Amino acid sequence: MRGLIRILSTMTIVAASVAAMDAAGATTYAVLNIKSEVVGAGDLAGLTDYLATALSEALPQGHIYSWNDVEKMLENQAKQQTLGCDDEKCLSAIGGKLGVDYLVSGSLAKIGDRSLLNLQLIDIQKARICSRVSQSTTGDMGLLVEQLPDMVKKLTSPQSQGDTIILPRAKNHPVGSPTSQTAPRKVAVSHENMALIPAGTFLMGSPKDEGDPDEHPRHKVTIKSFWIDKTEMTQAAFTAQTKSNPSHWKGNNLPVENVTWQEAESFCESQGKRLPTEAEWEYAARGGSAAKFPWGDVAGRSWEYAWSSVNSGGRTHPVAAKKPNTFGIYDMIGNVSEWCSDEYQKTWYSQADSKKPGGPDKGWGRVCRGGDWSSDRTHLRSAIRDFGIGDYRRDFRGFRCVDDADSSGNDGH
Ligand SMILES: [Ca+2]
Repeated sequence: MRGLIRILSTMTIVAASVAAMDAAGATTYAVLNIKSEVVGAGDLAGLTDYLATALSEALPQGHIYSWNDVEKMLENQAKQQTLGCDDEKCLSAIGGKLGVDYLVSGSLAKIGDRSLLNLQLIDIQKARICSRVSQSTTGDMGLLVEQLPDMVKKLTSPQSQGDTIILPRAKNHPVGSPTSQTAPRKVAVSHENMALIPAGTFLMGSPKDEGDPDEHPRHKVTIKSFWIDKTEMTQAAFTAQTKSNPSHWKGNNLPVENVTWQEAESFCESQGKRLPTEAEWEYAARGGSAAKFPWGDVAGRSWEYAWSSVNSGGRTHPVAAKKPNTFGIYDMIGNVSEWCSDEYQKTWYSQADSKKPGGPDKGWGRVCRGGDWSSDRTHLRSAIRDFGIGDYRRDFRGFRCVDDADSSGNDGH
């Protein structure tokens, strides 16, 4: 995961258990103490405990760290930090220290004779609040406690603010053998608006002193020649084929977003193509460059090539409005992040086979690459890795398709 995850030196035992759960693929949640200036510490501690219990019941496949666990995991300084912490960035930093996927935090206020409990779910990887629920009740704490299970269900439900948290993961396909290889191919596969990427060997990941833990070790990967869409899949193209448009921001030439991994893969299959492997994606994005960014090592040049938090205005933009990379493909970095075929596993690079690029059989979710309109500049690096649960719809995630060059008999070599 991203750089925020730094296991504290005092967390040896916890780190070991988190790593064990990574292997098992469980999503991890940490509960922070509910804050309030109007309720006593004892009542708040009780309410926080009930919150952890309600989460455990709502998320039987997740792993929940109660506030008691969290207190043991954090150093004193970090614990103090949580007291003054209420924005996404600060809370995400706490989550990063804990090494969890999500944080649940809450606050309790009194308005007249009513109590108002607010809960929020923070996606640590995205440094973002992905769901909020509020509930007001009259009377005592007991009534609030009774409300907690329903509140937690709403907080973690797929319908919650358009975000999906607890849907089962997408069915696994054998990774490295994309499904289109076994799916019936169309007679004619069009390579219009696709760029032919030459075969080659490159260094995947980041050098030792750079990047996040999951980008190491940097390793050689050999890629066969393939075709890749020059642009992110547009809404015009997606809608023409599927007669539907799930995108949050509508526009023919905007990238389609809010698509699940399955929808993206099915779309590519319908054209006789497939989603890129993670290795193919990085190889194509780098455009032959070993530098941090496709355009070199200067983050500031992102302005010329990418829509990110510094210039997007908080939304998607028409595809191909920025400069292409040296392979002639647009928006590999920024605008919408892009689904890849591989499963994501944090430690995969230490096992990856250079001659058989492809992800593990089972991971945390599907790899997504390239950052998006909300990404800061450090998240625009070619090597940075991200993932999403296959069923999630996000307004910052889209895709593009690839096709094997040798399958068409026209690989340009
Ligand atoms: Ca992109």
